[in-house]
Amino acid sequence: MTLFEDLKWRGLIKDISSPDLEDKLNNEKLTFYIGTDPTADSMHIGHYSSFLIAKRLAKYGHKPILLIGGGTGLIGDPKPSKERQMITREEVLKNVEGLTNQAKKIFGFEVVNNYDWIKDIDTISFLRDYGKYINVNYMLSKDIINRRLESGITFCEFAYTIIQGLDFVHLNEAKGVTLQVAGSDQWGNITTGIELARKRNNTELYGMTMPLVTDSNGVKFGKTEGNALWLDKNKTSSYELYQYLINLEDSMIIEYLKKLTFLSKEEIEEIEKKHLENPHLREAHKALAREVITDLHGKEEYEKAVKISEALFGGNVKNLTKEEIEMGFKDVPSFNIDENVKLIDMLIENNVCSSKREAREFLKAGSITINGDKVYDEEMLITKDIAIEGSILVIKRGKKKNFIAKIS
Ligand code: 545
Repeated sequence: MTLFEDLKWRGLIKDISSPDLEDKLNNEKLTFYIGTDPTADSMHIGHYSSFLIAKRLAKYGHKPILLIGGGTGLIGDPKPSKERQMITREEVLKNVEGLTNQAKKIFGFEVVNNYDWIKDIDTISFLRDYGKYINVNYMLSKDIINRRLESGITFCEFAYTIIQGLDFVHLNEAKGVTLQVAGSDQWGNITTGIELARKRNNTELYGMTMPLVTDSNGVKFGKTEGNALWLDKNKTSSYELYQYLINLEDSMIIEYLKKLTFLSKEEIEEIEKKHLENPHLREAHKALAREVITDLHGKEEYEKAVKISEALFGGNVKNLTKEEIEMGFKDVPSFNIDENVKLIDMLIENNVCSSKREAREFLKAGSITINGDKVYDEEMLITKDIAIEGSILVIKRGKKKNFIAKIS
C-alpha cells in the first residue's frame, strides 16, 4: 500500500486541499508541520492522537516540524461555541516550555515556536503585509467564524486565522514547508494559509486534515470525566493509561487500532478476527494498550501495567513491588501505621471499619484480607514481615473496598 492508501485505509484523511497531494505524499519528500496551542503545560493523549500523523509521514521519509503556538496561544483560536478565556503571558510561557520539552522527548522532531516570528510583526506590517491579502467575506465564510457571528466574536479571535495563515507562509519561506496537517477543526485556518501564500507569494501550499478521533457518542478520544490522560508518566501512570485503553468500547476498538498504532493492515485484520471470535479475551484492547504504552513509555512500562492489572484482578498483590502497588492503588485511601499495632485498632483508627462491632463481624466473616490473605484474629499484631518490601500492606474490606497501609 502507498502512504496515501494506508492513510485512507486507516480513516485518517478527512479533507485534502488538492488531488495532487496523493502523488506528492507517495512520491516526494515533503517538509510539513502540525501545530498546537499551549493550552496546558503537559501533553495529553489528544496531542498523541493528532501528532501521531507526524510519525506516520516521517516513516515514509517526509520531514515533520512541530509548532507550539507561543504567539497564537496569546490570541486564542476561536471555538464554534464561545469566546475563549485569555491565557496570561506567564501561563503561555510555562505551557510552551512544558510542551516543547515533551514534544522533543516523545516525538524527537524539530520544534518551533511561532512567538519567535509573530513578535517582530508590528501592527502596520501585519495589516499591510498580511491583512491586505485576505478579504473579510472570505473570512466570514469560514464555518467556525460564521457560526460565531450570532453569539459574537471579538476582532482578536476573528484575526486568529490570519495569524495561523502567516505561520504557514513564514514556514514555507523559512523552512520550505509545503504541507500543513491537522484535525478537521483546523481546515479553515489551513486554507487561510493556502490563500495567503497564493495571493501574496504566488505559491501553492497544501493542507490535509484528519477526522477527530472520537468514541461512538462523538466524545473526543482521551476526554474522560476525571483528570486528563497526560503523556507524562508521573502525571498519568502507564497503569492508568492501560485501564483507559483496555476499557474502550468494543465497537470502536478496531478504529482505534487503525488510527493509533503502526500495526499493519494484516496484523489488525488478524486481531479483528480474534476479537470477533472471543471478545471477552479483549485481544484488540490489549494490542492497542501494548502499542500505545510501548510507543510512549517503553515495553517495561507496558509489562508493569499488565502485571498490576492482573494482580489486582486476581487479588494476588504479593508479587507486586512497592512502586507497582502505589501505581495500581493510586486512588485508594492510604494511611500510615506504627509497627506492632493491633489489627482491630488499625481497622478502627483508620476508618477501614466504622466500629469494633462492625470490624468483628467482617473479621468473623473472613471479609478482611491483608495482601490477599484472610485475617480473623483482632489481636493480631501488624508487623513488617507481613508487609510487602517490609513497609506496605493492601487491606481489602469485602469485595471492593481497598486501603493502603504504610508502616512508618
Ligand atoms: C497554531 C498555529 C499554527 C498551526 C496550528 C496552531 C494550533 C491550532 C489549534 N490546534 C489544536 C490545539 O489543541 C490544543 C490541545 C491539543 C490536543 O488550535 N490553531 O492546539 C489541536 N491541534 C492538534 C489537532 C487538533 C487541533 O493541536 O490539529 O485538530 C486536535 O486533534 O484541535 O501555525
